[in-house]
Amino acid sequence: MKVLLVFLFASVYAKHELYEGWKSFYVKPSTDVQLKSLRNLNPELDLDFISYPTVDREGVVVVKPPFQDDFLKFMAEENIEYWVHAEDVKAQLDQDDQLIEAQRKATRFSRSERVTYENYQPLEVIYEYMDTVARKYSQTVTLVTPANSFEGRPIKYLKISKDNFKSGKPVIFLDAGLHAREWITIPTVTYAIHKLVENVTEPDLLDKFDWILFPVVNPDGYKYSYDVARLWRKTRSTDQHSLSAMCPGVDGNRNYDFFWNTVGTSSNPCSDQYAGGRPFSEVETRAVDGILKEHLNKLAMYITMHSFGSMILYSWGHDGTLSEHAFDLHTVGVKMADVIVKSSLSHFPRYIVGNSALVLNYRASGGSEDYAHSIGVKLAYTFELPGFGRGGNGFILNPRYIKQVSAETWAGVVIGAREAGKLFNARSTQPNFDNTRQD
Ligand code: 0X9
Ligand code: ZN
Repeated sequence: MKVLLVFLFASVYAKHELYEGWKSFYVKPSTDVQLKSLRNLNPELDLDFISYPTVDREGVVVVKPPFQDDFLKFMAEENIEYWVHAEDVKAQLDQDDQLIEAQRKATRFSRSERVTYENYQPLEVIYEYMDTVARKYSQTVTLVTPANSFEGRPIKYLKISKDNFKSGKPVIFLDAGLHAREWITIPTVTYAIHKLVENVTEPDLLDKFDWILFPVVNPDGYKYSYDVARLWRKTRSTDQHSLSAMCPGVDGNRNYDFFWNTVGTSSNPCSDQYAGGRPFSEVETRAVDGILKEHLNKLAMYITMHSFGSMILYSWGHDGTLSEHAFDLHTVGVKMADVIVKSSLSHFPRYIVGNSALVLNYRASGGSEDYAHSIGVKLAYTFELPGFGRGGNGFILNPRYIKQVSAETWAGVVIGAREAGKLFNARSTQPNFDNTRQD
């Protein structure tokens, strides 16, 4: 028994060896020029932005050992403000684990629900929760498994509807967990499930809408991040590329068929922004595409959850131009942000709403909200959920804020859905309404 305990302890704390010697920094550019030069440094020094800085708002960047001297030299030369986030990334990840473990112990016996919002849940628990909800509320909830992931896990989402999507109500689609390490995104979607069927306080949402809730788009990646490499971002697939076996995985948010692999992407499988061998090379992104296409004529709003940044972002992300629906995108986005900020904590960063390329100051093609928008989903958003700052010093949002972020994000979704419903109904009464792609 003692040996087993020692082994378990060792395996938990040996887990982050990969990150030995890595460091992370808060970076806070104060001008557009500084921000741009920092962004341009990325490919050269293989920087990993865990959260993106904007002008006068700090982000967090992870720097690998061989590039640390050059990075610090650059920061000094460019006079960009920075300070240490984690002197030792491995030690910080170990501490994050301890935080999660302590929280798990403290809450183990305090709740009867399977999924609580006091901690990050393993994939198995999330899947079991989805199964249970589908069984228990079989009148309204349908579990769909459109395919298996690259590593053979079921890809699962829930359809929630009072009449099994028969009367053709407008559809709201939320997804999360495309980027494996963005753990906080997942509970925001399971919380939406909870609020639609288990703890209903806004009954109009199911009277007036049908819902698709897809909490873990990239189950292989999430499992890998949870069990092996915390900062994993991509899927876990391999392809024909000669480097692929050594460097598996595709950045799901560069893999959609929208100006695929043209900007802010890489053709190198070892990059975290690898776009894949072709558009929709990933079964996981194809699953999202299948949903978008199946419900296209009824899709009133699509939100894909990412982290971190406290931002609501919209098209076009590949070039920073505005779409013809920019006014509605911005207006509904601001209404959502407004209610989120009002439901939030005073020390959380305030939300920023805008075109993704302009807000983030980088262009990236092949993103899911751009793709959805390009095929006709008028209201398509990326949420970058809150994290860091005083929310915690680690790589996870402190688990004590999971409930808060889930609840405030839900408050935003509620308002967004109602606004989307109004726009959708007004639009579908117009004779020439067409919800399909116009190139
Ligand atoms: O770069 C991304 O994929 C997203 N940020 S994240 O930190 N979660 O990786 C932002 C995507 C913005 N949208 C598009 N570029 N289309
Ligand atoms: Zn992301």
